[in-house]
Amino acid sequence: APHPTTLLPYAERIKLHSNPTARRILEIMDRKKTNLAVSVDVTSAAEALEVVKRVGASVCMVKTHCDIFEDFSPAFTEELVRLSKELDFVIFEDRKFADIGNTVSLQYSSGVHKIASWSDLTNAHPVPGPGIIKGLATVGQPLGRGLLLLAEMSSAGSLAVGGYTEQTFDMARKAGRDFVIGFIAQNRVDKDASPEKGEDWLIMSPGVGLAAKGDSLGQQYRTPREVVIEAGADVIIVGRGIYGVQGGEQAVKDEAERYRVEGWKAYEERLAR
Ligand code: BMP
Repeated sequence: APHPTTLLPYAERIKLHSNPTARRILEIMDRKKTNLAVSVDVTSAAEALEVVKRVGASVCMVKTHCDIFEDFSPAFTEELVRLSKELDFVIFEDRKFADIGNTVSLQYSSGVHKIASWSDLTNAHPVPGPGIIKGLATVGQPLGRGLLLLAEMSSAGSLAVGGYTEQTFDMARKAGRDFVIGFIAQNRVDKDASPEKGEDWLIMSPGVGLAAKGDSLGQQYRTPREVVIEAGADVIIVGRGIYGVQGGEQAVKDEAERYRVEGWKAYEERLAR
């Protein structure tokens, strides 16, 4: 039987969340009819902003790796935040924190990147234990930010499987949903969460592509239909499949729109089961 959460429209899940970022994501998804997140993994800030302008209308979220940019600057994040308001999307810095609570709180708030000051959403590996959530929450929660835990990965041979994945869900549940709002995962890892009891988690899946099956470094792709209907994920995350498409700026815009339509059709189909 399908997971009960997957039978609920995004709009009906807004009220099941208290975290402002979770609510905003679901509101945007409903308003713009999109469950697409674009991962902008290019090395120049100017190029990243160009991609964001092309895809912005089609997405609920833009995902970054801020340590990839050769020319990272506060002006870049200021412009990204401005675009996130103008084009109505959430910013997700895919930082994958993985250290003790005290260290991650500093990595999140400080340094060159000051991630918490501009990124609505970030993520963490549960491997250090629940202190990582506490450390990040001291910084992010007062700002209304959200956190995802990495419960599974898309890459071949990932160790985040089985008991690790189950314990990740248990850790999130124990932490509560004030700050942790969901998971990076390949499946509906929130197994016995019941929306009828008010418990709702966002599942976001990378490793999505319509053309390629994978890359030479272990990445594995599934189609939006496989991810949204079969696996029951809420958000599809696409990188090279969109920003890497040949044919220039218009082609990138068109490809984002193609993925948006595919993802949304799959969502409508899953609701109709
Ligand atoms: P692409 O679609 O180009 O393969 O990019 C996928 C993006 O999602 C990358 O930014 C990668 O870091 C991220 N990602 C992933 O591919 N698999 C995971 O399990 C978790 C990720 O964050």
